[in-house]
Amino acid sequence: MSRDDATTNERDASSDSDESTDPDTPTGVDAPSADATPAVVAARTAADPPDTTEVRELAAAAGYAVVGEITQRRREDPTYDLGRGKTEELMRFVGDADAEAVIYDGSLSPGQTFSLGDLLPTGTAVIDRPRLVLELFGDAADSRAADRQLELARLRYELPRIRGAIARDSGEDVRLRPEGDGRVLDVEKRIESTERALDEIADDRATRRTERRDAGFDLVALAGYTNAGKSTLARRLADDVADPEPAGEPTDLTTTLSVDGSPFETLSTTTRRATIGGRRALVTDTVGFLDGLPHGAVRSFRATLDAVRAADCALLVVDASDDSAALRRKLRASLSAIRATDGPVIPVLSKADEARAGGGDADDLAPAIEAYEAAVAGLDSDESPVVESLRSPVPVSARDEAGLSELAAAVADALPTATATVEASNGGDAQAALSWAYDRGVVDGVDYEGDAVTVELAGRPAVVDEAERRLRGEDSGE
Ligand SMILES: Nc1nc2c(ncn2[C@@H]2O[C@H](COP(=O)(O)OP(=O)(O)OP(=O)(O)O)[C@@H](O)[C@H]2O)c(=O)[nH]1
Ligand SMILES: [Mg+2]
Repeated sequence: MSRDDATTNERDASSDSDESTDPDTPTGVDAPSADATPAVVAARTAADPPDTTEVRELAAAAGYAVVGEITQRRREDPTYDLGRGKTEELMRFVGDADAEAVIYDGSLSPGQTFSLGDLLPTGTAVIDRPRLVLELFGDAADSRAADRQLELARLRYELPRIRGAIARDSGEDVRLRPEGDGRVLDVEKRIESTERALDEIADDRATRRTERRDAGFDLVALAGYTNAGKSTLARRLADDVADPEPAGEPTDLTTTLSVDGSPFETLSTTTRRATIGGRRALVTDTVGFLDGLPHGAVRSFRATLDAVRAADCALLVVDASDDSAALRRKLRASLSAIRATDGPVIPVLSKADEARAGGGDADDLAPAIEAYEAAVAGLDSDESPVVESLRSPVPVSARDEAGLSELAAAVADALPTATATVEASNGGDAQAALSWAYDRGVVDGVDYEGDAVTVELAGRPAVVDEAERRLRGEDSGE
């Protein structure tokens, strides 16, 4: 390539009109509400042609009306991220369109944000992707943990920007000042105390996981990119009964959420009781992943990461209606957040009904599976040990319920299982032990003969062991 700018590709609102007669309505997003803030999307992207669908959807969901976009394919410019010429074009475009914000599809350094702000018409907000996501979450946190997680993500985002603002105003790096700076120290203190609070919540949750396992539940977690179909699938898998939490527990067990396809529909982990392949499970729905976020922001969503890592089986939900490139990008983002898991991972190709509808043959899922396999083939197991588990996805449709029994069978197969046959003399003690085992869902069969009872046990290894000890009348060790 002779020149960085040679492949510059841009599109403005007026060239967006192929799907709409209204030049102010960008393609791919719903018509903005009247009080939406007019914004221009700017992106430096390697993709050719550039794809701004996702950032436009995020912007629309956060209350912006995208009036156009400026994109460029080149290496990062240290001052503006985009090149100088392109940034001046952006400046003119924002002025002409009367836009109030620039939505930057990437992470800007504090310095780049300031430089861009200086060049743009006075008062134009510069919103990079991490800030857009924080805005999108807004104040909607629906649990104590989600609230703290959001606060932590916000503080981690703000800290380098506060340092940058001080350095800009005073011309010195506050990190070199021995006494520090009050504003920085304050944010650092709040980060520490929020981290401590989240550590405590994480400890509580770990204890609760242990208690739930001791009570005979298998812990299954759904993970995946935002909008992949996790919550819809979680509701399909769930038993139609109230959650098993005692009253007064932290409220991470919100019930049904609205489903309208906007990103970050789920803001907290949510756990429901389910019976999967005859096993008593607790299915945890989690917050979706998104690419282009700094690690600090991703790490803030600890409840999601912990639930997925510590699950007895994690379902990685991927949207079968995506093409191979989108699938790979979303898989990468998901894997880089999850990294490794303690238990097995089952890839689930969701929205199979849509993938089917897209093909010629109504029942043919082969193109969707091929696209998925091509996406996985492009991943390296160095990226995450989980890559190895991603072959052979289970296609499901939560909408028409296709594939749900195959998924249940795959989960039941993947769960840690022990079996035992115990013969005990029938009596009060054996009946008490049997009732204990029934409560924990590990009784596979019971046979009475004379004054003996033979019990077939199958289920979580620790629970089967304990049931065996109790049936034999041995000390339970509890
Ligand atoms: N056609 C079809 N659409 C589905 C299916 N499952 C989910 N969807 C749609 O996909 C969109 C996202 O579904 P959710 O279940 O909210 O996705 P999610 O992964 O929980 O999303 P976040 O919570 O935002 O991360 C919604 O518009 C659903 O109606 C399915 O099996 N078939
Ligand atoms: Mg969800």
